[in-house]
Amino acid sequence: MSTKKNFWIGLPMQMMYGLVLGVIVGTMVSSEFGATYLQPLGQLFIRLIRMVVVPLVVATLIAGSAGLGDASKIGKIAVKTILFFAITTAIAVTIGLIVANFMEPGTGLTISVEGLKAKAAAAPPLSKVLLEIVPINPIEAFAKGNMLQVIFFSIFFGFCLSLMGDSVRMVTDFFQKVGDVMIRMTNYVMLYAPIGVFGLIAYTVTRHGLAVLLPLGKLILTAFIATLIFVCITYLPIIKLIGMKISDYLKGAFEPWLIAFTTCSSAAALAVNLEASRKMGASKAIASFAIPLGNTINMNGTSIYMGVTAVFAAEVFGIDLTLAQQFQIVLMGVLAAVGTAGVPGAGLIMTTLVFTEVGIPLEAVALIAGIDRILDMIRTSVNVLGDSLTALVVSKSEGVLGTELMDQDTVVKEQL
Ligand code: DAS
Repeated sequence: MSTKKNFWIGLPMQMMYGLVLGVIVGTMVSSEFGATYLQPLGQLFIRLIRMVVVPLVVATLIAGSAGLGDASKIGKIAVKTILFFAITTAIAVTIGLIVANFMEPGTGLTISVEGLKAKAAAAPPLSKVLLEIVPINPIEAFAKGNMLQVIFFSIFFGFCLSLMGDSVRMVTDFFQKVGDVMIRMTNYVMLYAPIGVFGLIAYTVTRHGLAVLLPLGKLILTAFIATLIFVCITYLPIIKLIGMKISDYLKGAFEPWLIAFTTCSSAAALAVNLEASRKMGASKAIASFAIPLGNTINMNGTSIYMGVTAVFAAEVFGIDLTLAQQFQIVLMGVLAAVGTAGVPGAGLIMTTLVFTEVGIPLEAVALIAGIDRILDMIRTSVNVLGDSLTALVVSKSEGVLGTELMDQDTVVKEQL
């Protein structure tokens, strides 16, 4: 079968057909119908794809860390990865602020917020956040899907495997094989993706429709433009810098992007994002480290959203933000984004951290909640793209970009 024909009937395009059909059907049916018949189709997809996340991350992270070799290499990769996360996140919040100040999404908006109460998310002290990365009970961390604790334990375990070498070769091989099986399982789950995407987007359209978007349309437009500017001045030059064609990156990142866009969950896109970044040339060890970690702490889209919504909310309540307050928004926006979980709507809850920091009434959160799903689609997309880009950049910096042949699971995917 020619590759061109294969493209139009391949899985990525099937998912796109599901998306388009979902929007059409979503505008034609009632929200009750959506809740009864369409939402379960989408929820099944999210459950299936989240089912594979923890075992996949544990196996690939342990095998990946064991394969990295000496401690200095693990340390170097960790520093590069976290540094790249921090820089792109800070740029993201700043761009969100600048664009929002320029576009003034909140001016002239007179939407009443009385009766809409939102409570502030407790801002955990940094020391507590760092301490809680160490799991008291790794099995409990796995069971609860506490990804930072899962990552910490898996890297530590893999590091010990690498130090013990051949005496534990059987254990290393075991996790290697479990990782391969989990990727095979993800491939089979993805066969359901077109239907899952259809259900998710159709339900979203029946629930949100177009009417609710209009009054807050300028906020959506501001978030979209800020995101577009961020991608164009950050991601695209970096893709060129590491010697990749932008079209190749966009093609390679299409599936994880579409899952992020339709599920609004980075966690749901993790497994596919891990495989996509490896297919684009990221080394298995670096991808196994950067993607799960990035999934948890690298949220560039959410960072932009923090800047945009803070300015929007301040304008709606007639609050003039000083430069110092805007700087506070950058700092708190980065922390709030790092603390945001990879699940739908997590960022909305975290905006209360930023709003509280600069004295913006929390009622603004309730105001944004009505259209947050649309904003979440935009920000989750960028969160997921940022993770695969990090794996590619760190692989390039280590001189291993594109050096690892795609292993068996990729061949299987082509044959599915
Ligand atoms: N939906 C979150 C994610 O999955 C992001 C957010 O809510 O800000 O990345």
